[in-house]
Amino acid sequence: MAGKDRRPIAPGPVATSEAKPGLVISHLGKGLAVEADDGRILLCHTRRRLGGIAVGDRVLWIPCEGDQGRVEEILPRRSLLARPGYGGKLRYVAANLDRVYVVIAPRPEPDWLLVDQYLAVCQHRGIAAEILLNKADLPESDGAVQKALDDYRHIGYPVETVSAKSGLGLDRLHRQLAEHCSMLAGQSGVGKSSLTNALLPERNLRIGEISAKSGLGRHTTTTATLYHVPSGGDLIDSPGVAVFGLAQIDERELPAGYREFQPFLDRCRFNDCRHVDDKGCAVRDATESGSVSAERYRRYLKLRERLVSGTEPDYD
Ligand SMILES: Nc1nc2c(ncn2[C@@H]2O[C@H](COP(=O)(O)OP(=O)(O)O)[C@@H](O)[C@H]2O)c(=O)[nH]1
Ligand SMILES: [Mg+2]
Ligand SMILES: [Zn+2]
Repeated sequence: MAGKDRRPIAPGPVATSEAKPGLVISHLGKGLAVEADDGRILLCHTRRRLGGIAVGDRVLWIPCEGDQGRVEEILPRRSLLARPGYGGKLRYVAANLDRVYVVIAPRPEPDWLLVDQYLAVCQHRGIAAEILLNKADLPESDGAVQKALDDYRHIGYPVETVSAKSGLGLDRLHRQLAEHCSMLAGQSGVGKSSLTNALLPERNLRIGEISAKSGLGRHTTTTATLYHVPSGGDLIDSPGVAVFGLAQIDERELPAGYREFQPFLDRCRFNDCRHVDDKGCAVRDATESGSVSAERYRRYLKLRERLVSGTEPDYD
């Protein structure tokens, strides 16, 4: 092979350029923070042909000058979440996620449309989802929010109660995080940062370490960062609410993101049924007979409208 013929005979850079596995833990101003297998963090550049790289990506990298490296290959992903970026371009947010915790609280009042959007995207990307009701120490957490949550329990979503303040439910959460890669998502004010701090007592140390080792000055907390949970598992902390939007779904794919619609989808009279006001729509019939939650269906219509008109709100 031609490539083989060109190899230098003497041991030179090639001998040290064996690609090594690494894990992308954050985006930095000038490159990626990649954690090598020995725990070392280095600044890596990337090749344009590789396309977007997300936090959580497993990569192969080769050493370059200084303490830096270059990403040569992205290893196959289990999952990928993206968000709409500037100029309509997709921006990758997190790769290889196993589970998203959709965090809500009795205060601020839950934005159920946002909850449904997260759940639909997870369903679509094959990522497990669980609802975490935080601030269980507040008396309102036994009120109306519980009734609304019944819709989700009924269709098989796990709903767990926690309190970042009192520590309730955090042991269970720690156990569940082990050996998985997870992320917290939810509207502003529900307690994502408080939960993250409770789960990752050494988070600030880690941020300092990333800044120092990458030689780029302060690592900002405004970009997604992957942390190892001391008791096992990884947590991707992604600031901002629009961590994953509907960018990866179009209106024809949205119904499949509603898991309770699935038994009805191929019973509609027309196979291009939009499940809106179409004749013989089995999803609507199921809503009218009470098999599908009227609230969830109403929000489906709203989310669909957003997709069709391209008016996804800018949450950030
Ligand atoms: N009562 C109570 N307040 C909490 C709890 N978790 C967070 N908070 C408060 O809720 C507010 C928003 O929390 P924060 O973690 O910043 O939410 P984020 O916007 O989702 O990151 C802060 O004032 C927190 O002190 C909790 O479990 N119980
Ligand atoms: Mg926060
Ligand atoms: Zn239909």
